[in-house]
Amino acid sequence: MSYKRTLITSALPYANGPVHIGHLAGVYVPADIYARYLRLRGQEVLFVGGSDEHGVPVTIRARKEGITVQEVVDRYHTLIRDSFKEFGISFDVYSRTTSPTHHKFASDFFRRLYDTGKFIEQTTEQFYDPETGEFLTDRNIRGECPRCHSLGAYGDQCEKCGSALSPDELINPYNAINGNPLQKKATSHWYLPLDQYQSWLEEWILKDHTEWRSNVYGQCKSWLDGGLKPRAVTRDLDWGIPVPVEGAEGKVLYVWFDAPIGYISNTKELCDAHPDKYGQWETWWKDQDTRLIHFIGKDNIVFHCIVFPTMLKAEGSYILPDNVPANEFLNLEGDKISTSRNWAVWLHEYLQDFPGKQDVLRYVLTANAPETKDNDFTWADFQARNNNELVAIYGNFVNRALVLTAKYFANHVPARGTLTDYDRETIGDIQAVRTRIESLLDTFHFREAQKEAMNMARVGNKYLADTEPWKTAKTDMERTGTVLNIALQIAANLRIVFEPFLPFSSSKLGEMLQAGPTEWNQLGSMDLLPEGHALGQVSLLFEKIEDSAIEEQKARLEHIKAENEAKAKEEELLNWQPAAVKADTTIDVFDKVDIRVGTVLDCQPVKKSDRLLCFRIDDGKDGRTILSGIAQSYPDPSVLIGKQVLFIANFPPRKMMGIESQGMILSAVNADGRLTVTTVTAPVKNGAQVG
Ligand code: B3M
Ligand code: ZN
Repeated sequence: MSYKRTLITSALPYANGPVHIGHLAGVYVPADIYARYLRLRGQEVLFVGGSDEHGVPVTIRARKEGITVQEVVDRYHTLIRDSFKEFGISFDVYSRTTSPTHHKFASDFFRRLYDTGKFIEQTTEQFYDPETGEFLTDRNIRGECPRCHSLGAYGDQCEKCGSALSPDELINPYNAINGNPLQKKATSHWYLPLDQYQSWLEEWILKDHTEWRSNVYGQCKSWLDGGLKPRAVTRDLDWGIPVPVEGAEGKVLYVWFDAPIGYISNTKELCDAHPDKYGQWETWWKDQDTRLIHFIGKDNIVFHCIVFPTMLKAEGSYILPDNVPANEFLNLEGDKISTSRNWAVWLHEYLQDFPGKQDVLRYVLTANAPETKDNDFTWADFQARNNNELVAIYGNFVNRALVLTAKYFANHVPARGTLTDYDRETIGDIQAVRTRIESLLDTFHFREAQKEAMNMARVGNKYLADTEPWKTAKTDMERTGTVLNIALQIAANLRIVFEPFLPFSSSKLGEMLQAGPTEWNQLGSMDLLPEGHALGQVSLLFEKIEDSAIEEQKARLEHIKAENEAKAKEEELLNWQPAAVKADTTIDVFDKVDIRVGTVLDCQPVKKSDRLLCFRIDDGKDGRTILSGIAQSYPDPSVLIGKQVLFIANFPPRKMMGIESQGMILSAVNADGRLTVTTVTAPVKNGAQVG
């Protein structure tokens, strides 16, 4: 061991929504297992976390929820921080990138690189909304997909065909928020010239870090093989850390520039507040004897293995990550987890449905950890692992050892007499676990490591089944005592070996055993509980999960799936309508559109849709039904009844939510995104043509 201390970071989640099982499985549980393991070994460890509160995702959420960005980050930072706490993620510090310490630290960091000429400045043409005076980020630009020609593709991706796009490729790009057409305008930004660090990175990663996980190493190699280009580290945005350069008003640090610096500023915040306990922040970040490990998901690899190390290298005084054990993704019941589609198991909701069962989820997520490939979480597997492993093996073994001791030895640890060969073999099996599990944990193989821990419980379970102390109790109390002594020592070992994985259960077991503090070094010892030691009250370590609880979860997901399908259909129509008109407003197209006047006879919200209103229109003929996605702009749709409105009469009919829509109501978009239905200034005969 050539290092003195370990600094563990885990990705800072965007404070734009609650955290779900994918976050926990991919990043926070493995990071926590590692931190707990090293602490238990008596090593010096600092485990840093925090919320990422800048960037476009939080601003999009604010717009969606109709609240300020500050309110969004306050709400989710608190929710996320509390969820982590409840799941026992043992951060030494959990702060946020909107903290004054971070703002100053990141700003100074930028300035240092700026002052020492580490950036290049470049002017490029970017999409600009002349009406709002804003440059648009890729995600806020929409238009027609150049590949599949679906309407409403985003500037970075078409969600229909999955193509990665750049805004320049979109046909007829428009501002996603207000529908305005966009112009190109010159803007200048600072870039980190990654290309200048290419050969250094090749040496540092490809030669010196061949031990990195193959998924991480492979991604780095493909980035490097593709040739690195300068990357902009500033953005035209009004949410973030202002660029500390004169004349850079209206520009902020790119979120991926400031967020990883959050690891450092959060360390500083903690160390400055408790120097006696944690020392100086510089020791954690600048001393060559510190080992830095980043826990992240696979989508963050390039930033942690290439961009952030380059920033640290450019600054010059920092250590570099020693390892970046990135995980692949966890799916849910076969589908990609998605915050926007609500396809997730949210941690705060899980705890409402399964109170006190944090360790069950931790166990299942580690047993299924997406360490080498994407993996799937299913409720059936969750139940099976709980019932067949936690309850039937670990819990059952501990319970039998304790109940039998209570019954035959008045709840005191019996003496250990002469050992049989089988006893010695069993003890040898228990002792062998330690080196295996250590080599697995030291190389970030958490899934296999947890399997080894469960195997220890299997050994214990088999030992009791084979020795049958309830039978020997009738004839040979000394033998019974020996067996139960060994079983109790195994239980005390299980408490240690599971502590990094299942901390809540270990502390519960510690109480049942009335055992003092543990150290990893005691693992394998058969003298953890002295003869005559009084044990505590027995209770169940784990409980069976019934089918009904699982059925409920499955039903919830079915419901979400149905909702999503309905929404997707709705989306399709909503994107199709305005864009179809917007697509090409030459006179030719205009002539083809048949716009008419009609009176609203009735207007009702559509069941199960939060966007659609159903209009019944007097069109001067037989009347028609038209669906329109403006419900959010009209909380009380009855105000529209009796109004004369303009509608497109010759759109092909479309069925949505079981209702056929026979046209399209024309609405105008306000700057804030609210829609208002268009009308005529004096009464007109229904069915009159507009043109
Ligand atoms: N917030 C992206 C994410 O949540 C980003 C990670 C920052 S780590 C410095 O996936
Ligand atoms: Zn497409």
